[in-house]
Amino acid sequence: MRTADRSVHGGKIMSKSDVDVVVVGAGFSGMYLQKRLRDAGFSHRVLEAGGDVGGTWYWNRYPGARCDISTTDYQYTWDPELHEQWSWSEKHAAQPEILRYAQFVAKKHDLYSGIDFDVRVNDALWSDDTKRWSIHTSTGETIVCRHYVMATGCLSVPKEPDIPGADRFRGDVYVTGRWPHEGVDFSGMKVAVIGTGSSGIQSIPLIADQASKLVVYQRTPNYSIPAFNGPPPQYRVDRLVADRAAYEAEARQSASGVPITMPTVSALSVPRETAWELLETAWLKGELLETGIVFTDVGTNRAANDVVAEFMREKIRAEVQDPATAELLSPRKHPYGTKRPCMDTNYFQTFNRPHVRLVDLNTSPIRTITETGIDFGGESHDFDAIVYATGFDAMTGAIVNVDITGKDGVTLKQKWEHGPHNYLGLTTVGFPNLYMITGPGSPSVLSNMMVSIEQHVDWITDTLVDLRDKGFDTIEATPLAEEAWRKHCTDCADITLFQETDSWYMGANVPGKPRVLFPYIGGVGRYRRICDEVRARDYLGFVLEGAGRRQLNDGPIREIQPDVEMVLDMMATLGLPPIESMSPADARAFSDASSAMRPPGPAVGEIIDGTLPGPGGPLEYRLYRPSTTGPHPVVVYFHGGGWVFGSHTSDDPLCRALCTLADVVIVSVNYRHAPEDRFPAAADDGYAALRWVADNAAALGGVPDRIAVAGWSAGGNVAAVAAQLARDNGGPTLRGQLLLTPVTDGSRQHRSHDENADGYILTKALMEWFWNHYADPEDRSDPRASPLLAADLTGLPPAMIVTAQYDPLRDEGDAYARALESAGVPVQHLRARGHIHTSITMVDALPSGVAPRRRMADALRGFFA
Ligand code: N01
Repeated sequence: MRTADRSVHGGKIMSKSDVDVVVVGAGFSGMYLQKRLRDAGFSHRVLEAGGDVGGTWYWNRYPGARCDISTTDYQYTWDPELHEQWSWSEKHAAQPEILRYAQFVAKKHDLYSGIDFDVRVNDALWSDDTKRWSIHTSTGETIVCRHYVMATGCLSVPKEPDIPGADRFRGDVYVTGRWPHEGVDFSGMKVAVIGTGSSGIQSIPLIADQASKLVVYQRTPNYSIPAFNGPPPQYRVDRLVADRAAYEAEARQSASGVPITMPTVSALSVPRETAWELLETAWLKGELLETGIVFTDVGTNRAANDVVAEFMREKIRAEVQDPATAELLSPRKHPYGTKRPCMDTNYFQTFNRPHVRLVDLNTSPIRTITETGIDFGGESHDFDAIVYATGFDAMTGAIVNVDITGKDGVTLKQKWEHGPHNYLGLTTVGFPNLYMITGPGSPSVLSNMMVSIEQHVDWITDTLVDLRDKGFDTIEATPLAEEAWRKHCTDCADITLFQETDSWYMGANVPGKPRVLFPYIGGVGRYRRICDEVRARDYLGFVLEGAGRRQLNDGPIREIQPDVEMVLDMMATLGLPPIESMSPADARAFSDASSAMRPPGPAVGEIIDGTLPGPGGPLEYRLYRPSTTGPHPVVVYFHGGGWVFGSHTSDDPLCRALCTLADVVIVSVNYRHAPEDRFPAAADDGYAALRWVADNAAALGGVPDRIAVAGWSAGGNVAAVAAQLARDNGGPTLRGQLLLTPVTDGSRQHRSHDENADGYILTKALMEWFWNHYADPEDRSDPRASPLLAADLTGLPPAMIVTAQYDPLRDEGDAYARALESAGVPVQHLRARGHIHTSITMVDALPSGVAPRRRMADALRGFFA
């Protein structure tokens, strides 16, 4: 289909070879973008390699190809009329119906007239002189454009068959992602299928219906949920009918682009029968996302994930008659969800059919493909046809397949050699005015693509309108913003199990691809809010240029750890009263109630509660002993709580974690609290407890000369003071001091007190409330209240100091680390990026705290080494 050489846009005559925007791809992204660009008055060209619209649904015509997101959700929302004019026949629409839908939309909105079909882009070159892209196509045309959008899809470049002898086979060869349009009749044929991802799992039952013999070659078994296909789910239809706008808004703010009830319970906190009941209910819904979100921790905790994985394996054993085949089909190595789970119709049952055989390539590898068949595991089988369901060069394949050269002659392939570095998954430094739709670094394949596509198209079009309105010609991400985005994506990935698995999400299916989590795992809603914030903050992280003007608004968009942000968001919705508005008694009750709700932390060998003599009376303590053979080094630990609340048991999960990770005895001490016992009661108790533990170390199962102190927050203050008092009062000799976000200076303001004054749980106002209860202003310069102010810091034990980026106390902790270092004390200083005052103590609740806690435990081990 050809279009005229010149067209009229907003009264301006445009040459077809010099346009505002070139879009590559006429799938659902390119189609909607075309509509938006036309409505906004941008001249544009849409170039499509295929012969029709539909993208992935144009190419993937293999038998059984269906969408695994319900049709209630996998459809455009931008044209409300479509909901009246189009109705879906099934919950999981088949490829022909989805393609018809794309064609229907294209006709309705006259999109065909603006698309050049059967045209590939060979290369694209940026000119810094003209500030334009030159696009060269397979038809020999050169198109110059200001903006260039890759709407090329994430799973559009099939992986080359990488099996020895693949080119020798003389029978029929099919690739699921490039299926013949006329279809294939396998009746009476001997067929091999290689690959058991979604494409294999969907096509195998239907190929088995026709073939006289089917051998399935499996390298990795996959989790698959029955689709229970039928009419669209009534409960979703009802919600759409009741309030479509609310439903769509919820989808846009959701984790995966589909309204879904998020879990509140850990898989490890319920008995097996309850877990099975909950999973069964989700399973019966036949919706891809449901089974993975029954529990809060399936994506982050391997033991929790195993609960779901075992449920899935039990389902396979129930369907497959031969136990050995059932076991081969049961995934054991990768956690559930770290490869895309599949949806099937009769997949596992297909292996009960007498003419179907499963070959495990791990025990029977393919030696070679021959002219007539496949040699594997000492056998040789002839086939009439081989079907490759071996997947795609996902997410970046289609983008770097086009030779894209940006500034300074650097190609995108070169830039992405070590990973697809980008900003927001939309743009990349060095390639001005280049945009990707659902590219790496965006939720993309981890979401309902329709929601993600619409969000990207809207963001790009709105940005182009802004640039035009403000007279800017170019937009380019800054290196700082791009690097911060990479870190944020990594922070999100690091708290999940994805990196344990060799998947196409990790680029691991294509030799030579960098191993990173390609999609953004932080969630659709969070991602949308970030993209919106970038625009609202006047293109934070971008440089905009044009008409002699330059706007540079540099900075990172998100530095806080993603799980910490989730906790803060959740707490914000609770509307809790500020602690500083409470009486000490109420604050203590509140603190106790909060502690009761948290995960318990790891099991330790033994816990003993006791008392020790203190200057004002007996002090309670709790001793944590590892399960390993003692005696162990001993750490005297002081809890947090601003000297006002908390106890020897209030940091229980953290004490357990340090005990097991560092293999030490922890003695957690309950020092006296303010306002009943003000300064210096806590300091006196801390030192007295330290002396007593040192004197009784052997009786406690510890090694007498291997003693250290540790503490968090006000407890970090008590620990630091105890270390100073031990130095000044004849012992004990300490091996180290571990101070987690400690209070070190109550005498004056530090910058972080204001910078992080509010919004990060410990507030500036609460810290003042603590100080007011604990010490009079004139006492706060006493080194027993403010250890940073000690006249002499020499001779103190080696220190590990952990400070958190979003903590009002950050700068005083940093200052103490620097001061100790200046005094010649060996210091390890961990600046916990993206953390808040409390987050590292939240054991088993915040996965991002795992790494800092390991570092703390390593430091303890190091003290005693
Ligand atoms: O590809 P895959 P796919 N020798 O990469 C195996 C979407 N999609 O086309 O896992 C032997 O998942 C490979 O083995 P291993 C969906 O997002 C959606 O099936 O690498 N085997 C694997 O078993 C999906 O995830 C829908 O060890 C080889 C298989 O081939 C994505 O597309 C439908 C091999 C490839 O699985 C990709 O799915 C279809 C070799 N040399 C697809 N190389 C729906 O919406 C690879 N394999 C329903």
